[in-house]
Amino acid sequence: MSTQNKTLGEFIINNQQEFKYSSGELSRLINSIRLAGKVVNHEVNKAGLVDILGNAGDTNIQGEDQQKLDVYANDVFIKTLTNREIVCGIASEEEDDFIAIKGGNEKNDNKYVVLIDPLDGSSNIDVNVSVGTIFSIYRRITPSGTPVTLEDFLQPGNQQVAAGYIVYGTSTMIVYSTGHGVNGFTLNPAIGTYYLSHPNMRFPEKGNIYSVNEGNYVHFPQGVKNYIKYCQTEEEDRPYTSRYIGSLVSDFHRNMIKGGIYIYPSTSKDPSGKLRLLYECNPMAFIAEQSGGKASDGFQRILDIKPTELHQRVPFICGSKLMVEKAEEFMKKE
Ligand code: P6P
Repeated sequence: MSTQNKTLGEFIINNQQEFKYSSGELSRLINSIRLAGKVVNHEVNKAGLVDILGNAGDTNIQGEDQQKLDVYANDVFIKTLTNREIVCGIASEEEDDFIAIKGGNEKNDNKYVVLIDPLDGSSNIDVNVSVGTIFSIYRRITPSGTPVTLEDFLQPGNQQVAAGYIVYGTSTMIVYSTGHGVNGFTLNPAIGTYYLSHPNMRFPEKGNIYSVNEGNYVHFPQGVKNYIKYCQTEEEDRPYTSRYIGSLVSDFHRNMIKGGIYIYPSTSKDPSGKLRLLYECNPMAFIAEQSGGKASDGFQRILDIKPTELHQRVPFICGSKLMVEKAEEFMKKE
């Protein structure tokens, strides 16, 4: 079957053997994410039409106003993942603590933990800008049969067995990796099927797009300021183009297709930056590296950082390999 007609379901089955642990569990896990993505996509696409906009009145652990779609997306992913009986625990940006899940047989013998940002970029919902879901999958490391613990969630990103994102944009796509490259699937909403539209995605080694919120410039470390000025200097292939959507999944996705770099650095206001290590930076770094890109905090590989807290934040520089290396050069000089 030619790749362009291959559905996500067929792709998973054909690549089953790649997932070294799987006895079909990856399929069921990715299928549950696929299903939840379709359900959330349906609501996101009609958000402007029903009273689902505006704040849900609560705030999440980040102290951010929870948008109703955030809450909705969180519920959909948690319910869908729980029903598939493959997952023993879920951590979410929208949940203060992790959720332990017992298998239907009341034992704790499900093998995987999932960490999600159910609707990243939610501040863009009310203004009709693309948002996304980010997910990260690990095998539990505590003994099967015992309740899942925080240790199962605080694994370094280099232990991820799969990760990816769903971007609810002009079209809805799921982009994921199980450690054998990155593939993108586009949803045909008319029939609710994802088709392999971007086989073997590669992050261009070089690009001319830089994505950063320059409104925070005065608060940036000197190395980041110097790199931004480098991007803006008329020399060689520069100045680069500045593109910043304010939605990590969308900025990342565009940069992976066209080449570019995304930077959310530490600032004097937020010394650890804004993005969360476990369910934003690690999965995006996994996808970046699996497609030939790079991701660091300016000094070390994101995937090698040993997490200490569920919602910890890290500075994040991610994208085309040569661009990230140049940014790291400026960071290290300072
Ligand atoms: P700022 C969205 O809240 C998010 O986590 C990312 O998706 C996005 O890139 C970033 O924060 C935007 O943050 O401070 O530039 O508005």
